Amino acid sequence: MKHMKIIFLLCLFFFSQNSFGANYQVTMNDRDSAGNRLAFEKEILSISSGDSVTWLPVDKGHNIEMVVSPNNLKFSSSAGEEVTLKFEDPGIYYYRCSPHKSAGMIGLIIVDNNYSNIEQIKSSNAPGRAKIKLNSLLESLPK
Ligand SMILES: [Cu+2]
Repeated sequence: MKHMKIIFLLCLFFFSQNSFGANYQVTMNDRDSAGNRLAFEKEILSISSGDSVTWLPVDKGHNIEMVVSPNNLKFSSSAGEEVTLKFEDPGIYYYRCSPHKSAGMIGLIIVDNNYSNIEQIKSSNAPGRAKIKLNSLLESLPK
């Protein structure tokens, strides 16, 4: 009986860890693989609800700060920190690197191909080159 309980707990642990969602990785770079300065790679990532994304600090001095999201997520990581977020709500998540936002270091996570909050993102705060980059990322989305 004691063993049954342990097996049950192990199953619970296994399923809670592994059964839902894939994990994707985005790198934070001084230069991405195409030579672009101060860029996330990939800048646009399409995932499904329940998936998670890990941002890897390939170069130091970058973070992620959520700007617009379907669930008004308030999140900001520390510079140089590896961070993982799980995405449950469909929609577009627009984030940036706080120190390099004016340089256009931004990214989009699209959950379940849901564009329902795209107008909110179009009209959101994007200083300097972020506005240019944001417009070009939104333009490049599959229609
Ligand atoms: Cu940065």
